[in-house]
Amino acid sequence: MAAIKPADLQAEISGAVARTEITDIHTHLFTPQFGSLLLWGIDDLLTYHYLVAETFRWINLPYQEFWQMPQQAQAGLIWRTLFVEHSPVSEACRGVLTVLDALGLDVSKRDLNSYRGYFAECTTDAYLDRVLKISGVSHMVMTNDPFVPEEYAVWKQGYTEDPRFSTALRMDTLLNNWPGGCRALRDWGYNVDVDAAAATKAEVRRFLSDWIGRMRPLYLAVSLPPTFNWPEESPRSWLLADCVLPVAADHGLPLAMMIGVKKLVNPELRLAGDSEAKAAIEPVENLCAAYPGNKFLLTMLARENQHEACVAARKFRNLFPFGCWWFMNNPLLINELTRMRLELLGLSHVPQHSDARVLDQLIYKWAHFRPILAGVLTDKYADLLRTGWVVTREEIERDVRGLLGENFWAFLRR
Ligand code: HDL
Ligand code: ZN
Repeated sequence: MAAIKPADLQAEISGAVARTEITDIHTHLFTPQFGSLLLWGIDDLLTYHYLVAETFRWINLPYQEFWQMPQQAQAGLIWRTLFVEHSPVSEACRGVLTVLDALGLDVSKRDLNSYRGYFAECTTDAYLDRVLKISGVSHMVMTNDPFVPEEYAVWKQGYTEDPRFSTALRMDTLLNNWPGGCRALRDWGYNVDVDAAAATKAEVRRFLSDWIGRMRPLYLAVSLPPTFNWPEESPRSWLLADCVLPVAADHGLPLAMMIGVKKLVNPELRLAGDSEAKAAIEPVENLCAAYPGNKFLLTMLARENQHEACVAARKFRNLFPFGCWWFMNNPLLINELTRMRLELLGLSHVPQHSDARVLDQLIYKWAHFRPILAGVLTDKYADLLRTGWVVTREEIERDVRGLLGENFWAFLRR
């Protein structure tokens, strides 16, 4: 195992990052069996809610008029506004161009209809294969929410596993809207009431066990508001304590907490209407301390939460930070957070997930992340070599494999 020379470090690290397969631990993608829930192609790309929000900053069109437009007309308006009338410098705009370029389409032509022609020739299965090959993603985790009727229907029909995909059981309705969750569980035959009676808690545990059995998730997940607290006098607090965490522990499943979403500050924007705010780290610390036998994945939405989240992870080995989530997923903040985590946690985390909602986005979300990761790692290993430390290609490949997914799998196995 030859030691790498300082002059070769950058190339060695970039090479390892480029060729290492990725496990994408949080996406909103679906296997083709889920039909129209799997979004892909130029019109789904352009009508991604990040670009919808950015388009409305330039136009006075009433929101409702936009929502009543056919998708291709929406995409055409977004294309004209963000790509033709103004240079597409935002991360989400640049991402569309990265995808088109990676597919071999001529971005300089700016010919939306010719791009549409390319996608019209694709089948879902063939395009899925192509995107996975280009992006380097070998495995991805879906976001599976039984409270979404279209998704519930697929699970009730019977799901055929696709080895490239894993599941995650999403519980936002159950935990953040208990009255609604309670109604749905009753409709599904679980004998629950809104109060915190023992019988209700047992039925919620049965609901969770039933869906864990059906979905076989890698983890349970919930997005939480900036006001999230635990413990507190609320349905969410007893649902976590007496239902979710005991069942998660029984099945050895982590709970992924995604904290800081301020839902629908502008409801007219629909999916694009959510914002963020700084949350408290105390509920995370309280849960990790109170449930040492449970495992927690954590990603936070506010930049201001990232340092204390890293420090909390230093205190609790059952807390696993991941990703540069949503409004954190921009080069400036990815660079800052990845350095912060490496400096405070070393390699014991997973620095990125794509959060892809449209299949094509796997290409750009990872193509944009790789050079940032390579740059940060090059600095860190160069610091080591300056002390006289030596590092080999095998060790760099080992470390990069961990950051791009192996550390997640190892945390699941622990
Ligand atoms: O709650 C989540 O998982 C978020 O990722 C939301 O889906 C959000 O709308 C999103 O797509 N962010 O990238
Ligand atoms: Zn997400």
